[in-house]
Amino acid sequence: MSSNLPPQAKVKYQEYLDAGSLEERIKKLEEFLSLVPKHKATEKIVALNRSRLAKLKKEFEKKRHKQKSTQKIISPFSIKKEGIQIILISDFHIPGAGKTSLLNYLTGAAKEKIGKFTPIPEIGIYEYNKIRYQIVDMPSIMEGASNGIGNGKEILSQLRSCDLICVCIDLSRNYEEQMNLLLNELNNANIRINIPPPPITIEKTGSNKIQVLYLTSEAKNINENLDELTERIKEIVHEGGLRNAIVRVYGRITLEKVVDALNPSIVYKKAIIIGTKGDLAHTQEVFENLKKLYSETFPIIIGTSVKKSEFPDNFGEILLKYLDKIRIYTMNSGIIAEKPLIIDKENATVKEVANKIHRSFVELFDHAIIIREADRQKRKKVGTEYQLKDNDVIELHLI
Ligand SMILES: Nc1nc2c(ncn2[C@@H]2O[C@H](COP(=O)(O)OP(=O)(O)O)[C@@H](O)[C@H]2O)c(=O)[nH]1
Ligand SMILES: [Mg+2]
Repeated sequence: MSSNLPPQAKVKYQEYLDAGSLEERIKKLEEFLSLVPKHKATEKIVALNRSRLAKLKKEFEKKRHKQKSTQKIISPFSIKKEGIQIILISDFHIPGAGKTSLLNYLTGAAKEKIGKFTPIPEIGIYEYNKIRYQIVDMPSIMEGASNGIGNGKEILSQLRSCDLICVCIDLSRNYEEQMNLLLNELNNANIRINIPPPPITIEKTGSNKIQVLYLTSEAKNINENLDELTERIKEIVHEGGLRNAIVRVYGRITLEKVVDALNPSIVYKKAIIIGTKGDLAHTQEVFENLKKLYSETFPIIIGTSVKKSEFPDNFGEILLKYLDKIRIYTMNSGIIAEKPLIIDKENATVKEVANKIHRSFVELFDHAIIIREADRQKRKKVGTEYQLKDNDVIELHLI
């Protein structure tokens, strides 16, 4: 054990080594980590033990899962996705942050539930220019939710599959307390917010120990001291339970990211902040401070008041852009469909649209006609790989 550690941490570490049950070991290791000051000299110890902790938790979840699978119940928390799913969350407080009020403002649903405790999710559809957003008003997240407090496991697990998390912050209360609690619970539940997945893959192999490859010039140039980094990565991967593996690095990484990459239960989600109750005293100033503090992690922070009907008219547009999605209108015999198809901008090709309409359309495809109002040449004949843009009209011609 390193001499850089405070004595209480060393004591905790010994307790961890002595602990009998899996639960006890997890608890002691968590306590140990919370006692280690975070700086350069302790970075290695922290990363190693976080990796250890993740492995122990995985074992624990497996054990729990085995016990649970014998008693299957349908959870009222499990929500069937419809359209683009947006989940509203807030901390637990009386009065609430205003989630149900927002749900009602956007969708008309759950009016009678405003100001009341809502123990299970409330759902409504917010339609914006024929784009359907499913708005889910989740029960509040309590401190310790990630450990199961207040149905926390059920609530947090729903967030893993949504399209966007909407963090509702009551501007008439201390915003930092609310943000810290929520971000902490999300992080503990292995939900990472507004960051891309780490540029690293770890592939289990049959032999050859652990190899680390830096595959882009970026990975080679920006990561400091490659030999040292390679050794640390090997230790972490080994500690995570792999004896033989190929680690591929594509960009800048930290040891923390290596630990994340080893953990398959981590998901990466987009989130925005909605400040609520902007009509109450001093909330304007609070909102400005909230923006200052979080705008680096949250590109979209909106101040609102449902009491004064202050809410962006183009909310649906803001969401679509932020989620990197575009709308495509199909045309059949010269008639343009009212409802757009929503697809990811990243792979918005003609083929993707054809596939969405019917799988056989790709095989039967001959050509497509694209109508793009913004272009000088409005009408174009194109093939399957053609890149589409927001608001394109497409007519598929089959063989
Ligand atoms: N002044 C003001 N009060 C609000 C606003 N939005 C919600 N509230 C009130 O805050 C309380 C909690 O609202 P609710 O939507 O039930 O919060 P939830 O617990 O997060 O679902 C209720 O009394 C609402 O009337 C707002 O924009 N302005
Ligand atoms: Mg509510």
